[in-house]
Amino acid sequence: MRRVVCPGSFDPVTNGHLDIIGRASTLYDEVYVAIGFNRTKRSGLFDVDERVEMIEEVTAHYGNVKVEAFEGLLVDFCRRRDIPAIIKGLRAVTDFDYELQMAQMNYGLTEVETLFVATNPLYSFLSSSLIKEVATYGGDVSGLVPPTVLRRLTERLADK
Ligand code: COD
Repeated sequence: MRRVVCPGSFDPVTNGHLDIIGRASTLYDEVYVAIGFNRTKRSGLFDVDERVEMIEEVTAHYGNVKVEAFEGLLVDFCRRRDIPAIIKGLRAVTDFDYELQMAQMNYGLTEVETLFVATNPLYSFLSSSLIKEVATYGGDVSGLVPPTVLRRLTERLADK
């Protein structure tokens, strides 16, 4: 069984994340979407259970994607699940410096490999933080996040 993990904060999941998850699901038998969180630092627009729910809803059709939250090091999550590789999307050279550092650190820790997938140019400008900022000020982000995420985002921002 070939397994890979697609890690992130996913606050919230965007069409850019989904593009990488979908492509990973065609390359691997099992894809774990791992949501990193820290219970002592309550940060983010959505709590971790909401993020799990949203990603489960929008990846259910793949059939080989599992969604889990994790605390601590990603390499420990990989070890517990016997996952030998991490898959990441690269949007631009600006992503590369930090992603390279993480890939080298993770390999140094446990020899877990990191694979980089070039982002679909349709989504290369997309990040969760930009989505939240634009939506906060009433900008149209439909087409950049799945409809269920758009609905929750609109509701959450209306509550604030
Ligand atoms: N197109 C394609 N891919 C995208 C896009 C897009 N528009 N946006 C994001 N992505 C991909 C990138 O590969 C990105 O790495 C990933 O999705 C997740 O993105 P975010 O923004 O949701 O998540 P990050 O970058 O905040 O996640 C950071 C991690 C949680 C992966 C990282 O902090 C981590 O591994 N934490 C665990 C603690 C740990 O092990 N630390 C040591 C690291 S060496």
